[in-house]
Amino acid sequence: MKHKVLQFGRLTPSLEQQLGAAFDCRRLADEVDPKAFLAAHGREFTGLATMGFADAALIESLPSLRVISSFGVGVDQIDLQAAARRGIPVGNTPDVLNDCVADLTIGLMIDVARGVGAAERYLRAGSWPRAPFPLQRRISGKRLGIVGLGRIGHAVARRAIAFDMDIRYHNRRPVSDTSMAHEPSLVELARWCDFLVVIVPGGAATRHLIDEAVLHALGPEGFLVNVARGSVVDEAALVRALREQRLGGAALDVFEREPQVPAELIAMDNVVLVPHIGSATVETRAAMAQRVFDNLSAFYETGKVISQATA
Ligand code: A2R
Repeated sequence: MKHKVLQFGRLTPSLEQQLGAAFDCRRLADEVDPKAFLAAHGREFTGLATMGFADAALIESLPSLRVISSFGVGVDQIDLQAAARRGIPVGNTPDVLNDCVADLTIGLMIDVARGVGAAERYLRAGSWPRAPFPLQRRISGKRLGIVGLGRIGHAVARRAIAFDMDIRYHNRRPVSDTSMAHEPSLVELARWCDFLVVIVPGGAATRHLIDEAVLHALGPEGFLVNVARGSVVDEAALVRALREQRLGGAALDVFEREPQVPAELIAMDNVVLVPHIGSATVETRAAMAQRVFDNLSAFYETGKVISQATA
């Protein structure tokens, strides 16, 4: 008998196929009345494959649930406490996306400082024959502050070293195996650096970590790059700082109310905006999909997922 797995949200087509072949898999999205379906069939499922979401209500509606496997490294939309209370491990997909998120981070830094997107818009608008594009800012040799020197943060740092950047970081605890300087005060890090890259987990503990005070410290010559979660930055404060030219620029892969992006940000030329594409390459999404599958299979074979998310 195949294990019964509920799928929440759409996964990649090949992963859905793989799950369908190995497990007795049902997609909640296919049900006309998902609530009624869960009430009638919820107790049949021992596994949950999810696109990153599992709140307490969903977990409670699956009384026989033994394992959750989530697509992505961030688990801020999963109620880890509710899962832990029932001894349910939550699998996620760390490490396999480090390189792609870090590559994009460097791309965003270059774009916001050098104005790659803005210069392209300038050329396409036919403005070049009238005047050269205005001078921008360099990134080589500048100061980089990393908020969250974890798996992805380290990958960003390795790349930034190749740009001769001077790097410091802010975590709650200093990292033991690095020569990079730990800055216990986030505001001081923002004051010191030219570029502030944010790559901490989302959730209540980091909500609006990047607030008015941090943006003020970063200042009119400073650039903010957020590749973490939209919730980590106080978006209203960011819009105000940019509007009043109290911040040099921002490059954002994530937003507070995705897929909504404030119209004011869209109108600004010193802001780079991309639609949450940090891990969005064919290669990395395939590796993430494989991990979602492997976490489930490993659990059913050994009682343990390969990569377990912790709070
Ligand atoms: O604070 P520590 O010592 O636990 O270091 C972690 C840091 N961090 C924080 N730093 C400052 N204030 C906080 N409240 C805070 N909370 C966590 O963020 C650690 O160095 C880093 C996270 O690293 P990892 O757990 O290795 O996560 P990874 O794989 O780099 O991904 C980061 C996030 C995901 O959760 C997604 O939301 C996004 O990137 O894609």
